[in-house]
Amino acid sequence: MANTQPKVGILMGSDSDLDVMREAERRLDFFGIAFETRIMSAHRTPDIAAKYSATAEKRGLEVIICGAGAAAHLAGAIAANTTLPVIGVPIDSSGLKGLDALLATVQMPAGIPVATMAIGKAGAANAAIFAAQIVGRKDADVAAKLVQFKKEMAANVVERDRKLQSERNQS
Ligand code: RP5
Repeated sequence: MANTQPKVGILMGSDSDLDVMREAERRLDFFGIAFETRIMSAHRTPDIAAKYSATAEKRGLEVIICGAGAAAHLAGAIAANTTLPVIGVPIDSSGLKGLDALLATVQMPAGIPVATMAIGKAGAANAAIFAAQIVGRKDADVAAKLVQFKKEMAANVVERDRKLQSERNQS
């Protein structure tokens, strides 16, 4: 959402993560939540990552989503410098298919929590929905969209079941 104060920061370690993290952008668009997307790395640009997280709250952000693959330290490094909620998305970009990133993201030491989602696109989608659930505590429009979202998801499953039953009953 252009020209609007971002409430969510979407960070990723490399532009090679963009295909997965677009899923988070798409979901935040659906909920009408303004976001900014940045590429920065805990390892390759540690100073930029530290400055971003240290200034995030003052700049109006409410949640930060971090996607990273391999030895994925971005979410933890961001969480080290802010009290904002940080959501981690392990990316399946390495030979270990994201298991390395999952363990690196989820196994934070006590004191520095990172809310870790599933590996890949499902995780990126859930990161955005989880961010909406946080933003929705103070934003009634987002809260209403979350209720609607769950109703539509349930209706979609019921419809798929109805189709399956009708196909099976015909054969
Ligand atoms: C991580 O290393 C990034 O998050 C990415 O998933 C992975 C590979 O990065 P590139 O070598 O493709 O830039 O830091």
